[in-house]
Amino acid sequence: MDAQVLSYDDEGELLQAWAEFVRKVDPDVLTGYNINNFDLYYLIERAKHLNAVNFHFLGRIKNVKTVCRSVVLQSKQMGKRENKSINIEGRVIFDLLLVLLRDYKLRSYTLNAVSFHFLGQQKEDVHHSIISDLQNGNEQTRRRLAVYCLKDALLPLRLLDKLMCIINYIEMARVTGVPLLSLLTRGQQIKVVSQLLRKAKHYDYIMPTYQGQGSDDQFEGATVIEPLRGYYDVPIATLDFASLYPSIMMAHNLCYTTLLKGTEMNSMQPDEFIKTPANNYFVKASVRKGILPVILEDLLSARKKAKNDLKNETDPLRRKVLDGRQLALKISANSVYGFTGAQVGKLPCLEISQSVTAFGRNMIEQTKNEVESRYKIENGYKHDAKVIYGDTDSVMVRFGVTTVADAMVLGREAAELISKKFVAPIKLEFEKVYFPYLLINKKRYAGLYFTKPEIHDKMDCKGLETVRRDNCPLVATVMNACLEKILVNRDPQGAVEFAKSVISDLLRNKLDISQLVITKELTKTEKEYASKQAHVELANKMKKRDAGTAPKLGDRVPYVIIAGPKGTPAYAKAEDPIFALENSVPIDTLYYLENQLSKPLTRIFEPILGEKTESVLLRGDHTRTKVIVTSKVSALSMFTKKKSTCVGCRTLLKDENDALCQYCQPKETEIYLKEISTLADLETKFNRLWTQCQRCQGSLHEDILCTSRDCPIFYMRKKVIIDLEEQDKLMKRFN
Ligand code: TTP
Ligand code: MN
Ligand code: MN
Repeated sequence: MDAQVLSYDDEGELLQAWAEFVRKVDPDVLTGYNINNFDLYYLIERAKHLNAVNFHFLGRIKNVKTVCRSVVLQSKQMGKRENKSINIEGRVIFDLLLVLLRDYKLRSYTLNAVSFHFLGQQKEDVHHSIISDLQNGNEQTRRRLAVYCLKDALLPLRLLDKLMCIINYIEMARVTGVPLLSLLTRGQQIKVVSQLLRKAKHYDYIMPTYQGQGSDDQFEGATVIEPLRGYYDVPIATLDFASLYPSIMMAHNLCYTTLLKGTEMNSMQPDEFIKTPANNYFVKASVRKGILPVILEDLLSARKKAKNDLKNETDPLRRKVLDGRQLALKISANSVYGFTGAQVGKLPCLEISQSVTAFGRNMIEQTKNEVESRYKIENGYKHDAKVIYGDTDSVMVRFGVTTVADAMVLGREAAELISKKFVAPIKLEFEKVYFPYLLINKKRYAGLYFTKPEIHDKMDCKGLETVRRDNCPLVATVMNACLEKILVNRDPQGAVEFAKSVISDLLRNKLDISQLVITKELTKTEKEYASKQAHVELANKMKKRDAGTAPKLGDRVPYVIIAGPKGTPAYAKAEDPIFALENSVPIDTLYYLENQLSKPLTRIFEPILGEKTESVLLRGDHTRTKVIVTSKVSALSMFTKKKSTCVGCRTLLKDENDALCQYCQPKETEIYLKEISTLADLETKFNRLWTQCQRCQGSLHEDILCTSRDCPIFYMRKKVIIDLEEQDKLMKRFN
């Protein structure tokens, strides 16, 4: 990496020079990872402390000082979070962490984990506790620290580039008129307000200030068609309305400015207004066009453009990003409807929102009826079609055909025919074919997703524990593997066998500990949590062991559940995975079966195995061979010294320094050679993991400092080191 090194004897001078550098470069955008709540805040406070007076003028307006305030932000999407508000006039602080928290659902948000996820690159994860040592060490350790920091600055740039964050946010800012920074820190409502104000100005309206009273009036939502649960080994076509709620508002001209109140419609011609299924009245566009429909046209045409770009893009990651853009525009369009229904919002209008959902409910009913009454044997088709499920604006149809291609032909035809029954721009689209399709329940299903007949696009899972972050990785791994066997290999029986083998491995303690690590963020102090929680209890326990390395507020706490006396609540059985490894503390494997694996697994196998699911999966022979670690033994074994056993036959030895009992003595050479080869295997494994970590940190000549607890390799490395030490001790007993 190229870098220019400037050094200063005085820290205050250093900071002032840095500020001068910022002014000279004069950037529009300042970016980095967590710079808003950490780096910039820290620099500002530090400069204040050191009295580095010139530091604080970072913006483009002369003599305006940059200061830092704490603000608490709350939105539906993000929940409550504390943020720093920092003014740097004329520049945008574009913090990549805030972007990722907003736009991507990830297991971990450390820069390390994120870089690995999107770039396939990592940096070593240097724990902040050793940074002072590196700085205070010598030239070499400082160089080490600098290289680490450089990478810290480079990775966010690469990510911004690859994920097209700036492009996407500027696009959103342009379409909605909301400044970049507000897009990062505020919710959905501000986008609608901003667009309303912009259009109101254009059409010469004034937007009323409304003091939200927050009434309890609820309006009826969308329809979910009762699912015909099961495993479908035939193609299922999905028809879905394009931008349903926005298109309803456009088709029927629903807006604040078109709503007729009281008896207003009595003085009007019948062809000048409509009555909605929720019994509200709106004038037609021929009389006066509403401004909400205009706003929606803008949003949807931007979405259409993004969807078109998506069609022409071949690079998989860029496709994902473009898909993200069209999705963001879709959500913005749908939040216009949400805005009219938000009782504590800036301008609720129940007449609009309840009319939208009422139209929607009628439309989904009508669609189901149209499909089932047209596609019938008596109308000349080969089969009777059946709508097996539907939600809000989609229907899943079994046309009875056996190939994806045939299902697509019928799906396209049906979408086109049924679209004609509705007012433009309402449009029913053929979306995809699922084949096979596993329908578990309302909002829970999985299927192989086809948009072209030749090959599936992806495996699609809704409402299943394939990505959920609050489980241990084992759950997602097993679920994904099972679904893959069910859907891709179309081998449900193979999936059952696989699930059973994992359960058996789990109970026999054969799984890698990294698969069992659960991680939760420590967001509150102990007193603020209403009930006892595993990660909080563990954080306390670790503080007592070593306050320096224990997790702090805001850290993610990784833990495993260890075996304990019967009746011990789970929160009291949380243990630091490293401590568990180093002290061979037994895992509570039953906890993992009962509290992590069993529910999600039972759910996906129920449509296949029916009533006997639980007995097959959770009570078969494969669950008999448990490694029983009774609590007493395990608790004691942590403190008493292990007695030596014979390496050959495991009988207790009189002299713990011996290797073999008298019966195994004659076979000494043979046994010794076997143990030597075990040692060699462990060494190979260790070397492989070590090189992997060196490659990840980008240098083959230095020690591994990385302690990333998001990385499975970290735990494997730890484990193999312990195994090596054990094996080494054992070898010594052979003299
Ligand atoms: P979808 O079919 O998911 O969305 P859509 O019809 O707007 O867009 P697409 O062209 O991709 O099908 O959902 C149907 C309706 O449900 C949508 O029009 C409005 C409502 N909805 C929301 O209110 N908020 C949301 O976040 C989503 C996804 C949907
Ligand atoms: Mn839709
Ligand atoms: Mn839909």
